[in-house]
Amino acid sequence: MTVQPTELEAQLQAIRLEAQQALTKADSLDQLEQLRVKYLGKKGPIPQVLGGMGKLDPGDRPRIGAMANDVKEAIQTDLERRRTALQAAQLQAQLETETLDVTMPGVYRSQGRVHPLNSIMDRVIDIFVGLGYTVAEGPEMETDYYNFEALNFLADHPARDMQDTLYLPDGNILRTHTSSVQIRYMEANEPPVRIVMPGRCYRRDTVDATHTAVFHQLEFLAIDEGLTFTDLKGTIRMFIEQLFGDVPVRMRPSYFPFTEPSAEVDCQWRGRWLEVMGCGMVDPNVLKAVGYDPEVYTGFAAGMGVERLAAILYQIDDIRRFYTSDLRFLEQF
Ligand code: 2U9
Repeated sequence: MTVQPTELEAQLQAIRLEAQQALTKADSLDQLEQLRVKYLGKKGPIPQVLGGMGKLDPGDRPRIGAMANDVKEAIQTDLERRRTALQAAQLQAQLETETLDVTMPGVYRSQGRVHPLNSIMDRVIDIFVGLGYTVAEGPEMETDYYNFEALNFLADHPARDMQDTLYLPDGNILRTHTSSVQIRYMEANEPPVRIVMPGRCYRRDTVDATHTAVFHQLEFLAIDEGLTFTDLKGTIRMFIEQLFGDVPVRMRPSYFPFTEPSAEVDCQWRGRWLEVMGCGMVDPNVLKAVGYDPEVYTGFAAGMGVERLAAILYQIDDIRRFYTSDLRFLEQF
């Protein structure tokens, strides 16, 4: 049985019309996709119509084939047009619901700040870096050797007492100064040395307005051939001038196990003499402990308490305030 070409033509026209109507009614991109599969998919009506071509007179086949292609393209065009329209509508709806009211008050986020102790340490480090020093750091848990012995503390020195130092159950200690870092650095490096050490230190102490069990130190150390006490004085003068400005500076004799001679440094600040650091020429015993020849090398060192410097510079009468995390206090800096 043969099929009349007009019959297939009518079927194709009907498909075209039905698809056109369905596409106009589609009101979501999901629906549109379902219609694409329905009308243009492999199992759709057009391949089905083309399946009937075998029964056509061969002379009619090209015309029906071409018509099927036209119908396919027409449906494709309708589909794209509808897709563009739906996407535009979707965007419009989104723009209408997601409007931004620029007159609304903003969300307030308080701004973070550098802690005053860190800010002092940064300032001191900057000054020494400017003088050619580099920053050295080391462990907070130390051995008796690095914290005391290599620094020329005698076995019965009172600082070694359980009353003053925090001992750990394994016999190690929490470092009482950053000087241990300098020993480690010198063991690992040959002179010349120019280092500055900022760091947290610990002591077994009753906490009051001028003492805390955790505190911060800054030390500097220079080792070279021919360094003298005048180099130390010049370095300190320069440092104090940069931190405090052009203030009077004086030195008083003092004693530390690791320096000889030793001195305390005071500067006049708001009309009063204030002690700002201790210093001295590195004791030959300390140089020997790290394998430096004290006949060839000399050096100087100094140490200061960061809390004390901050208290002076910011006029704080109780250093415990630096540790209470009270924003009313910290926000002032
Ligand atoms: C080595 C050799 C010498 C570092 C020094 C001081 C004097 C000093 C105190 C200041 C206030 C500690 O925080 S504080 O209580 N420090 O007076 N520190 S000389 O001398 C050294 C360090 C390391 C190898």
